[in-house]
Amino acid sequence: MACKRGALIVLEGVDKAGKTTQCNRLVQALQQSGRPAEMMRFPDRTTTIGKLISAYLEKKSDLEDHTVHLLFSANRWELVPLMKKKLEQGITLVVDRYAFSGVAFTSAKPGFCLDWCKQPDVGLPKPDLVMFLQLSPAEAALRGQFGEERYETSVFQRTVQQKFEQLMKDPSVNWQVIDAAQGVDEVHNDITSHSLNAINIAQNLPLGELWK
Ligand code: FDM
Ligand code: MG
Repeated sequence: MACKRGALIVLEGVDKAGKTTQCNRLVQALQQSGRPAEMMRFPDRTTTIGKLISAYLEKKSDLEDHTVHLLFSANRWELVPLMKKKLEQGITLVVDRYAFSGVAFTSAKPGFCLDWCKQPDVGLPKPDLVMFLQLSPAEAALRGQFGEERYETSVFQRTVQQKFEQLMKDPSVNWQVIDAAQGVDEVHNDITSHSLNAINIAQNLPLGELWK
């Protein structure tokens, strides 16, 4: 019998919500309970495309807005063969940002609509679970200053938050909103229970296609 596939689990949220910390904690917890799991993050800044994106985010280069949107999408597509291989091997992938960040950040810029922004990512492996780490702008501000990278301003992040809220209305995606204002352990417990549930369901289902 073929081995059961892993689940594709995505964490999304605005800056300072704790995505990276929680992705690491989740992978560790899954591995400790004997479930194969690996972390991925987008953008993956290690590839050739990822390096172009990284220079843009660090403001070392400028790129036209449509162009950078398509590069973020291409950076996901270039990793799809690897993602599918790992999922088929029974490895659960815990992903720090995915196409939802892609759409929320670009559509927060003037002149971009949600629909145009979604198109390049249509057909990507569909996450079995997308957890949105919800944190109000006021609570985010209490967690300290924003960094120096592009998009790291409270005005822009507020618009991004609104775009995520629009995306979360889509019932074709398994969204779960997590209260990221709780303590790190409470957030971790919520995330783990949703993830175990998704892993159990996913193992008997084929991988879907996003927004298709
Ligand atoms: N971002 C991330 C995008 O604009 N589009 C995307 O498709 C993705 C995946 O890049 F500001 C933005 C979101 C964030 C930045 O920062 C990446 P981190 O700290 O590496 O997650
Ligand atoms: Mg960041």
